[in-house]
Amino acid sequence: MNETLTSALVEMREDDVLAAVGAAKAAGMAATDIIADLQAGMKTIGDKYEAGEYFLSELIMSAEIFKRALAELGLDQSAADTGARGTVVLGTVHTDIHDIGKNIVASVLSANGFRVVDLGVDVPVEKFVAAVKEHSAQVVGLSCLLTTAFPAMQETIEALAAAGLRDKVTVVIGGGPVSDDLAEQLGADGAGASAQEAVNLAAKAVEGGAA
Ligand code: B12
Repeated sequence: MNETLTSALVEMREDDVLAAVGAAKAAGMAATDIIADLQAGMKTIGDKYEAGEYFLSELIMSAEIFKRALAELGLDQSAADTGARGTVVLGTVHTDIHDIGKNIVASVLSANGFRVVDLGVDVPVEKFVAAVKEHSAQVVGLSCLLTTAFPAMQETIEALAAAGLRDKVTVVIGGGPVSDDLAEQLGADGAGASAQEAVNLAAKAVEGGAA
C-alpha cells in the first residue's frame, strides 16, 4: 500500500496525487496496484462523507482528482480494443451515475483484449438487452455503487432472462457494495471487487480459465 498516494487523495492534494502516481509509474508499479491505492483513498473519502466529515463537494472534487490520476496513468480512454477474446457489454445500472470504477474496468478489459461495449451510466434495462443482442456479447458487466440500485441489477438480470438471453451470457456484477452473496441472491454468475477481477471473470466466461 502506497500511503503517500492514498493520503494525498484523501486530503485532496491534487499535485501530490499526480506526483505520487507519476513516481509509482516510473518505478514500474502495475497500473492495477496504483488504482488499488487510489481506490483505498476513495473508500476513506466515502467513509468521511458518511460520517458527516466531508460533503458532496469533496466527493465531486475527489472524483475529479481521481480522473486526472487515471489520465496520468494513460487510462482515461480505452486501450486497443480488438475484441479478440470476446465481447463484454458494460454499464452502470439505472438510477446510479457512478462511473469511475466502470471506466477503469472498461479500460482494463480493453487492454486485456476484450471488446467493450460501454453503455454509460443510469442504463435502462432495455438498453442492456438490446446491446447483448446487437453485439452477440458473451459477458454482461453491471456496475453498481448504490445499495438503492440493487433492484436495478435484479431487474436487468430478469430482463435478460425474459428476452431468452440469460443462458447465453455470463452476468458479472461489481462496484463498492457488491459481493458473491449478492451475486447469488440476484442470480448473477459472479461478483468482482476490482478491474483485474473483472478480467478474470470475463476470461473464465469465454475461455473457461483465469486471465
Ligand atoms: C466519487 C463518488 C461520487 C461521485 C461520482 C462521480 C463519478 N463520475 O463516478 C458523485 C459526487 C457524483 C457521487 C454522487 C452520489 N453518491 Co457517491 N460516492 C463516491 C465515492 C466517494 C467514490 C466512488 C468511486 O469512484 N470509487 C473508486 C472506484 C475506482 O471504485 P469502484 O467504483 O468501487 O470500482 C472498482 C471496483 O468496485 C470494480 N468494479 C466497478 N464496477 C464494476 C463492474 C464489474 C462488472 C466488475 C466485475 C467490477 C467492477 O472495479 C473498479 C476498479 O477497481 C463513494 C465512496 C465509496 N466507498 O465507494 C461514494 C458513494 C458510493 N456515494 C454514495 C452516495 C450516497 C451518493 C449520492 C446519493 C450522494 C447524494 N446525496 O447525492 C449520489 C448518488 C448519485 C447517483 N444517483 O448515482 C454512497 C453510497 C451509499 C450506499 N449505501 O449506497 C457512497 C458509498 C459514499 C458513502 N459512504 O456514503 N458520488
